Amino acid sequence: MGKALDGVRILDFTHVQSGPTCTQLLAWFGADVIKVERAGAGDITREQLRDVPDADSLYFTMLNGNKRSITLDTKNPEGKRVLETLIQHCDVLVENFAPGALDRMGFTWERIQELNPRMIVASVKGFGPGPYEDCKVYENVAQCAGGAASTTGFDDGPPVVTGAQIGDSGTGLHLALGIVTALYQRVQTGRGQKVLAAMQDGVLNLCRVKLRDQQRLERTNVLKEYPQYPNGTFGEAVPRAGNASGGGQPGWILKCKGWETDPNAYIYFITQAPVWDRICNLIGREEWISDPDYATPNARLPRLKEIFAEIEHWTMQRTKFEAMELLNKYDIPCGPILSMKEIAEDQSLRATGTIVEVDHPVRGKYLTVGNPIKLSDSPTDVKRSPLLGEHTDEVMAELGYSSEQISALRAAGAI
Ligand code: CAO
Repeated sequence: MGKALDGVRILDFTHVQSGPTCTQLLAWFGADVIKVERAGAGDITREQLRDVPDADSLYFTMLNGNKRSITLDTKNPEGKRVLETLIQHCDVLVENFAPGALDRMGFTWERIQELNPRMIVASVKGFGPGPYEDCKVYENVAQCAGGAASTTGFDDGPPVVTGAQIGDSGTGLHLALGIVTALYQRVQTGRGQKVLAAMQDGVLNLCRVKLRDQQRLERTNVLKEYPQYPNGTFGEAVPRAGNASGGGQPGWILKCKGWETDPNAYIYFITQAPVWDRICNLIGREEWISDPDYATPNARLPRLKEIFAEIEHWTMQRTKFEAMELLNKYDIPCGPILSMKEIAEDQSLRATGTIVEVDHPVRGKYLTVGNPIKLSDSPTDVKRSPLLGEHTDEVMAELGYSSEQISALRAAGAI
């Protein structure tokens, strides 16, 4: 069966996490992704956080599957000519260099358009145009500047960054959508265009509910579903809301059986209004169904702490999985706090290809994530990441270089 992006060629100038997330996604959908790296070194993550001596790290291997790798020194004059050929050969150039690096290499938007007017140039940058546009940015900088850190954590603690890589992988996802959209528009216009996904913008897009709450706070001076209500105080900015749900249905993380020794023996419990009577029946507080202090969502808002404490008496008698099973029987929304160990061992995630084991010639078998987006006509076959320069000769031959020319370029340090 063909793949959705068969025939799309990506010149992948990405490194570290944000850009590689994007190009790996395009590769999973069938694009031919040619990763360009410096000879001898390659993407810095190949050697970062290594767990197997001399083998590409999991950091690298989990972000670069299904790609081909070529080495190219784009500052070498001969290398620059190879890059020009690659630009003419490909549909999309994806990069996440520090601001200005592509221009400094001599490949401005104007120059790229001269070489290939159909080329889409897609970039991740830390910030969009403005005071910080020249800054280098990593994940947590974006989480801090995009509103995630100031709104994550508990009220009495400092700002907290989340484990989910919303700045890097999140922005990579945004960029991939921008690229596919630009490819779609190119069908009509015949022209390429620039695609920019700024990490601050991507994080803010994912934090939009907090911008919603900022405006609600300014209008009403209170956020009744936040744990600060009714006894705490609100300032000018949206406070950290602990484990409050962020939506219209109150939720909290509650202890389950074994919490004293297992740091993940917890469940997320949502007191969804349509199933309030079932919650009351289940925890043995049938009187709350008709008591005017508890019967309606608004009446419950000032009592959420007490309500969750009561529900916790019930969850603490059960493991998170027992609680999950019982609650689901009554359609009460909840979720077990799963450790990475539990997720890694979850057979249903293996069955759907969300977690995949692949074999690597140097490091052996490793687990990686599969494509989280499933297309019925374009199934993903997850393949291992390439070794540094594994496909240089193959790609150069496709570009029309003879083996003598390839040897000469190698001798000149261009590839
Ligand atoms: N041949 C020759 N030179 C190459 C090359 C190649 N194949 N590939 C890269 N280079 C050069 C670049 O041209 C650049 O040179 P100049 O500084 O002379 O212009 C140099 O390598 C370093 O690139 P860089 O500045 O992007 O890399 P860095 O390690 O200093 O910074 C990072 C890394 C991530 C902070 C920066 O790239 C950045 O801010 N990127 C945009 C935001 C982003 O994606 N951040 C998320 C990263 S994931 O956490």
